[in-house]
Amino acid sequence: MHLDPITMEDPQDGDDTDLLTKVKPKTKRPPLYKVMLLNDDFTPMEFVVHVLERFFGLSHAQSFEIMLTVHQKGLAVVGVFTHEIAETKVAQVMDLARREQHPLQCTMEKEE
Ligand code: TYC
Repeated sequence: MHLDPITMEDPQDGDDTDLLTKVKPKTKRPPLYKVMLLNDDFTPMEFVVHVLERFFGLSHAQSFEIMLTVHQKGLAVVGVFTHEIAETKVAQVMDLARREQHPLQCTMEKEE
């Protein structure tokens, strides 16, 4: 048997005296939300590209590519954010679309 020179305990004795030092650091990551754009037949392609550049910090080329994916597949995830940021992005897109009278839809969904 070997005794720790400081505590004079057997490090292998299996008692619970060191439990408090083993509690997991509580740094849980926040849940993330996918922000999605939905296709429609009326919103101009250029408007969707503009929205992606303006609110999602994407390059023109990336924005055009995602717009085309939505156009062809019906929807696409345009980014993943914490709840508050995702909500803000959705509100920004929906607000500009409404002001410009386009039926563009933007939604968010929890990432599992
Ligand atoms: N389908 C639209 C058109 O042909 C373009 C479009 C793309 C609309 C993506 C919405 O989320 C969208 N003008």
